[in-house]
Amino acid sequence: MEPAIGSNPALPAAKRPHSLRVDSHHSSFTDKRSAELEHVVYSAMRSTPVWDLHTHLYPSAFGSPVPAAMEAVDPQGLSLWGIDELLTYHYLVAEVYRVVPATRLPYEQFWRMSKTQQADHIWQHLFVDRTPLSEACRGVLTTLARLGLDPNERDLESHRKWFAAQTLDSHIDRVMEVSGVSRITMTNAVFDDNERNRWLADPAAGADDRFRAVLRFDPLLRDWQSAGPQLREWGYDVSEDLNDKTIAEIRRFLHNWINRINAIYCAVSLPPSFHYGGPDDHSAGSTVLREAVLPTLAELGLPMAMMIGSRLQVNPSLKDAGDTVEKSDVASVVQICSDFPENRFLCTMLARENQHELAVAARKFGNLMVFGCWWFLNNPSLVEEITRMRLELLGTTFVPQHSDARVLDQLIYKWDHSRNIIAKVLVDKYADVEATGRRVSEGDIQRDVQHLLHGAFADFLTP
Ligand code: FIX
Ligand code: ZN
Repeated sequence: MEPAIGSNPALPAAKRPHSLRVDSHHSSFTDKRSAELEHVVYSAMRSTPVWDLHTHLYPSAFGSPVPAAMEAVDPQGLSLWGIDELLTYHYLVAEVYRVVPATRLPYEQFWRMSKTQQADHIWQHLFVDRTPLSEACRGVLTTLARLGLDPNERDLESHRKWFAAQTLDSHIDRVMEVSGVSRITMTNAVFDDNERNRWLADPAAGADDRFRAVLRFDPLLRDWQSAGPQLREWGYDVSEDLNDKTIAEIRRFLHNWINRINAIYCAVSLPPSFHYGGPDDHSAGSTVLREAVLPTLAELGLPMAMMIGSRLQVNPSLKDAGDTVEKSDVASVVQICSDFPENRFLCTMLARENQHELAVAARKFGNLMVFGCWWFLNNPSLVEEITRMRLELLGTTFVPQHSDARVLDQLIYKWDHSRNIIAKVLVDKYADVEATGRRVSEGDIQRDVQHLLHGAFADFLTP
């Protein structure tokens, strides 16, 4: 029998969150009722499919470099899955360099190792020689266990054998079933040569009903100086100065690619220094945003996602693991939502310190949808804090989480862990409502859970 998601309803009262314990002002609340609530909330959370609005996953048509034995097949394949990809996730690369410093294993030596050797190194130092306590380590164990493999197994080869016996397309189905993900939203970075060339070579590459595409174009707003020459190379008649002709060409570029990949929204990741100063802000990034991107998206009825707060490559030797977080400017998000009422904005910010201000901004602008506990915030203690605060400020009018999975199998632990925490917070919030005497029905709970995991995003996509 598959283990139930979340905690056991038979938990003794003392172990339940304080608000469920019978105390003076909640006398009406019985252990029986709180156990019922927990059971209904956790079952609803387990059985409700989620639309994952941001991942770095791809259908099999984008190729994949696993299993280890066939490493040379498509080294640049984008669809990552399997145990070696799970172990060489950049979160774990950062963590292994905490225990085996570069003075003992120079970065260039690590990157010259094969993926199998890198995975062996990380497994040995983080999972064998130490207790895998971190969230990223625990995630690998949750994934193995939910796939029916033994998390106590120390011999990596036995796990490798199991994954080598799987085929990608059936494994995508299995992982989506086990994680309860009904739809996977990609991040399609058009300025990435490997990705762009695959779309140009096979426009149907993304035609997999399990996946949805998103046009991602960070350089267009982060670094027009490098993006402009690239657009010119691709046949767009743009110039450094953002004159009308150039703006029209950028719009043509966006139309072409949005149609080519059938994007459901567009997205950018922006640095902590990102600032939008309003109509008189003539910086290149703000001008491209105001004159080209947002008018195009308003015309096409597509939302814009802003992922703000990653300072890239503070330690380039760690490659994808080399980025960090810094506080960002919520006032710019407020300015954009206010200046562009005809546009809809999905927004997630990386710094813990920005979460309250961002949630309050969403109370001011209906065209702003706050989503996810991104990257360094995707840790149980922070997911709980942020989700609790957002429920208290926004009710269910936000998207509590996205997986940001880079490896297919990660969907399993990212959603297992997040569903657990969201359910825990919801039980507390329902108990608080019932403490007023207002009864919460099973239908209420199922409706709310469906909205948080699927409906809020689906509705926001609809113009
Ligand atoms: O910009 C992004 O989409 C980030 O999520 C990634 O760049 C980041 O490396 C990541 O994997 C976070 O979880
Ligand atoms: Zn991401």
